[in-house]
Amino acid sequence: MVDWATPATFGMKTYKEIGKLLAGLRKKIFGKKTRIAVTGMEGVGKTVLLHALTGEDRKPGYQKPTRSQAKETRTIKAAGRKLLLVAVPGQPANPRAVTLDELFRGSEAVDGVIHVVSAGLATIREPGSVRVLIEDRGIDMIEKFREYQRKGERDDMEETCRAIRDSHRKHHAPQWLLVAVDKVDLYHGKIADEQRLYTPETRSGIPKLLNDLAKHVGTDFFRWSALPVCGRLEDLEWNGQTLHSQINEDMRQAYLADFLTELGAYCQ
Ligand SMILES: Nc1nc2c(ncn2[C@@H]2O[C@H](COP(=O)(O)OP(=O)(O)OP(=O)(O)O)[C@@H](O)[C@H]2O)c(=O)[nH]1
Ligand SMILES: [Mg+2]
Repeated sequence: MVDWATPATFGMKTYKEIGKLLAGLRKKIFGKKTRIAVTGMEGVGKTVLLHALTGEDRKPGYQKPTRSQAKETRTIKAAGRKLLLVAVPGQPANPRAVTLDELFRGSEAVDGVIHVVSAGLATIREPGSVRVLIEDRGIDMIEKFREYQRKGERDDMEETCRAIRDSHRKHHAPQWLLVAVDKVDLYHGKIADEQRLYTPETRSGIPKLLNDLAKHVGTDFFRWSALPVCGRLEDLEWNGQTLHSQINEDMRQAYLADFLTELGAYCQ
């Protein structure tokens, strides 16, 4: 039976400790979840990354996802906080437009954004699209494929930047963006080159878009950084050429842990 006269924690803890306990409980019960949009173009690895962050990819019988047709929502914990991640489908169709509007032009702003890119290694799933690119547009080598996909990633980043500007006009949020440079298992051998492409001092490509955005909304109200990550170990094949996965499972887990740590720091 609960003793009404003497609270259970009384005498067990100091006044200061009880204060802390209360603050923690209040946060637990009433604390608002941090809402995070997960953006990025088709095939960069958003859904797989969500599955890796929640650990559902380690359940028996797990199958990798097909193209997302609707928004996907997951809750994870980082730095003791609950984070609600909402992934926007990459396919340029109605569900993508609706989800972008909901997250960036709706009544409730997101707190932050994880923008996923994959160093020009976004998967194209439809055999018809693969054929057109190889046969009609001459994108027959992996290097040409990466160049083509990098341009797509840049255009997609521009769209996310526009959405963030719209959101800032209304809410002064989101105040941070973490670029997840996904599929590090496929570019690990040339990681220094990739890192250079995403450093804030780089005056072109994605850093330029993000620095311009920060200037526009005010550098006090917007921070960004980029980190490599890996949702899944898998070779990539293009027109008979194979790019091999170059890291092991321990390394993949370590990349995920670093990513979660950075995410947690943004959410403090
Ligand atoms: N090598 C490697 N492949 C990955 C990684 N993450 C995802 N992939 C591959 O990329 C494909 C696309 O990943 P998804 O997570 O479905 O991509 P998405 O961004 O959700 O794509 P949409 O749902 O179309 O917007 C997967 O089927 C995997 O084959 C990774 O870290 N490394
Ligand atoms: Mg998806």
